[in-house]
Amino acid sequence: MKPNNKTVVAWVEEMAKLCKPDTVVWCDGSEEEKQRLISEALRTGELEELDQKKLPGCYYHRTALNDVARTEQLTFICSPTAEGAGPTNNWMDPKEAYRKLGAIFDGAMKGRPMYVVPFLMGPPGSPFVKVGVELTDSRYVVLNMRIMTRIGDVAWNQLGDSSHFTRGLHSKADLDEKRRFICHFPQDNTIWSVGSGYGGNVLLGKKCLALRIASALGRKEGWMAEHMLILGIENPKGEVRYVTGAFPSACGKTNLAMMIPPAALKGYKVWTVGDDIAWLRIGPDGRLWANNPEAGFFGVVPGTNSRSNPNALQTIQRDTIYTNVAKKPDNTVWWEGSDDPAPAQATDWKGRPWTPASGEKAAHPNSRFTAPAAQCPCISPRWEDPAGVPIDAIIFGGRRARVAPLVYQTFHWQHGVFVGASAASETTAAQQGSAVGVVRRDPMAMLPFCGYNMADYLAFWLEMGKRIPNPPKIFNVNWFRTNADGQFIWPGFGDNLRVLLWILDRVAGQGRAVESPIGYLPPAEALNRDGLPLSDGELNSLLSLDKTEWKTELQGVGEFFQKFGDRLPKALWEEHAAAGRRINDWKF
Ligand code: OXD
Ligand code: MN
Repeated sequence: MKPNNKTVVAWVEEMAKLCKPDTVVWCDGSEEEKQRLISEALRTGELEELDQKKLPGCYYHRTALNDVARTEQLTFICSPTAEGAGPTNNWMDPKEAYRKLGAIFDGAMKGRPMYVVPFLMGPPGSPFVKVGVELTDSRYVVLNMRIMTRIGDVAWNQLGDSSHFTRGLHSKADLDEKRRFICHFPQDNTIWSVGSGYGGNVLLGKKCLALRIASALGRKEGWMAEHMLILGIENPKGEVRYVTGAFPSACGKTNLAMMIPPAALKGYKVWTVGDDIAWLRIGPDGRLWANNPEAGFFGVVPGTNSRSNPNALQTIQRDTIYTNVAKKPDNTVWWEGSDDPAPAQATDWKGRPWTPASGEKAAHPNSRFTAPAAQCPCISPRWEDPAGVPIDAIIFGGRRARVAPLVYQTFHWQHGVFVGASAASETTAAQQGSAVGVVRRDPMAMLPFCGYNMADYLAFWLEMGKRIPNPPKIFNVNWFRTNADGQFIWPGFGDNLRVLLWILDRVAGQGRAVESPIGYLPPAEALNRDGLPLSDGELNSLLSLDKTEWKTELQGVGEFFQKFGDRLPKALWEEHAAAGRRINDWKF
């Protein structure tokens, strides 16, 4: 329904004048609207119907072949000055960006309707909540947005006659990579995305609003927008404690957020609050509280199976949109790393006949599911709590074959910020345009998602540490250390709970630890090893440090920090120097 809000109406008219759609459709988020959009999308080929008995409410979508992942090289922060965006973001002058993209948007929606999608990030009425409006010519986007966010009148009601909403404009245009741009204008609370149909580029509530725009807004307003999962760990006494974790893309955040405890750890339960994004605020009790602004999961499908993530598997059995997986002849879906063996025949993500002998992957490595969070069997009863959940620990991590031990606790907040700022991971298929397997520094897993100069972002982290009377403790984990044969040493998945339990013990002032130059490490006996198929030697190697590797690591961190020049907070250089001294003095 068209709202009474004059700012919204005027802006929609202006954008419609530019994009020249055939009609303007005001979305209300109703079930009838969903059914109508699905029928239309089936007619246009935007969606294909999957077997409605086996996968009720599930549909299939294939993107263009050149449009299968976030395009970081085409993503820009258009702050008034280049320094505002900083050395780790692409920057475009805002005037130039509006002109350049405006020319592409001009008439881009001819022959298509323009949908007006009002959406909420966060539960209605919560102090965390923000309103966005996305204008798009893609039914796939509307159908995904209604899973990933709360759309419709609930958003207009929250907005009232305020002009504080994020203005999102999206058009597929002609899907030409040369005319594809994802531009953010933090000073105007605006996002323009053109030439793509891939989720991470076009579901504007997600990375664009909830991270890039929100990180800039949060800095002004005194809260944090982070690329973090949020989970609750319930102990056998029924007490639940919450942690957040920042891991670069494709480090298994969704799996960790939905993990099932190993059989030997009886009476424990893990509750999912969010799998990708956390908004964090200081609560009235002086602790840090977290909320998941999203309402659904946009997860990587390949590798999802009953060992890696049984809860996700159950979540995606109904009302799910599958993008770029393989289709089986019985009109169900398949992917590499699924429980089922490869089908003798399938249609691959490119729409071509496929057999196991094809020599290519049937599902794109970055193929995705979009599914409502409420369908997840382990969704936390508090996931929509307007107050959020109180956070005891923040965990940083990355995919490192060597160097980083299984887990360590940082000495204090400032040291924790240094460790988060030094985080690194090996790149994966989630980033289009970068080679797979290269180590890249990724502070707080925010490298591609920070809406302003990352040096200022790190300064803001340090400042928040001073402002939070009772801050969470900060830890670092690495599930991905490998042995001489290149195999993972740590079993991962549900066994990661053993590490989380040590973390919670430490937060509670229990949990034994030994001091090392990089932080507090658990002695092997401090981890719960009941039923753990791991030898003493393996565990020791997971917890060991190598002096030469750590010297090289610190050198790499120093080189990365230098990118920021004088703008990098001095406190981080101090932490860097102190870590260097401790490593030099350490006899290991
Ligand atoms: C994601 C990502 O899609 O981080 O969540 O790339
Ligand atoms: Mn992510």
